[in-house]
Amino acid sequence: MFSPRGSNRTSIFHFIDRRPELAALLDHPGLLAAIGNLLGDDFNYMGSDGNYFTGETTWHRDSEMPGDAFIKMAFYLDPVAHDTGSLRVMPGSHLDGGLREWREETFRDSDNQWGMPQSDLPAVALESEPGDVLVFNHRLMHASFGGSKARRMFTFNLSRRARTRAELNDLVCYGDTHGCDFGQAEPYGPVMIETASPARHVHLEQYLKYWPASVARQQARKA
Ligand SMILES: O=C(O)CCC(=O)C(=O)O
Repeated sequence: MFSPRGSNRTSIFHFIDRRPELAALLDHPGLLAAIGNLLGDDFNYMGSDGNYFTGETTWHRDSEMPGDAFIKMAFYLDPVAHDTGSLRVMPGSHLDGGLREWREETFRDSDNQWGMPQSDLPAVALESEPGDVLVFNHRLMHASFGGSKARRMFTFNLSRRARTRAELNDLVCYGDTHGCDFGQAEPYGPVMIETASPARHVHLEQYLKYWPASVARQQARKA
């Protein structure tokens, strides 16, 4: 478990990988259809986290991976609305222009930049009820404000299967900065792999194959 710096959030990594029933979400026909429509049927599962929030989450991106190759799927386990901790997003902030102009550091300086706190910046609230599923591009600016002291949510990250050298490099970088950097020794928890059918294995094999390259990249970076 860990609490990321600057946020009131406790996270458990490999969250859906810990129980066969949760790992089976990767076999769910509805989820497979939704993800497949966005990333292709041979998408990669890139890990999961379970979160317990006790405050706000300021504006940020999950990664700056190119184009539409990386997405997050989020499941809020409590009803959440605009002022009670729903995800807020800034439409268009994931596009190349938005990425250049809307920097996280500018948002952190919101009072000086725009004369208002981060919580007052115009945004779209993705209000949700338990059972809803939110999907968004990793590059999309997102935040939440006004949540209760016990907000539960889990997510998983997904990517388009890498086919070019540049895409493989992105996959390896992601494993380094979002896997190894978060203290993960392996890309998946054992239950995820042990209970995987051949069909699920399609979504695990590429990240597994390139994980040693992510570890090597991190060692070289930190040497
Ligand atoms: O619900 C929240 O507070 C924000 C969640 C979030 O930023 C994330 O999962 O990336």
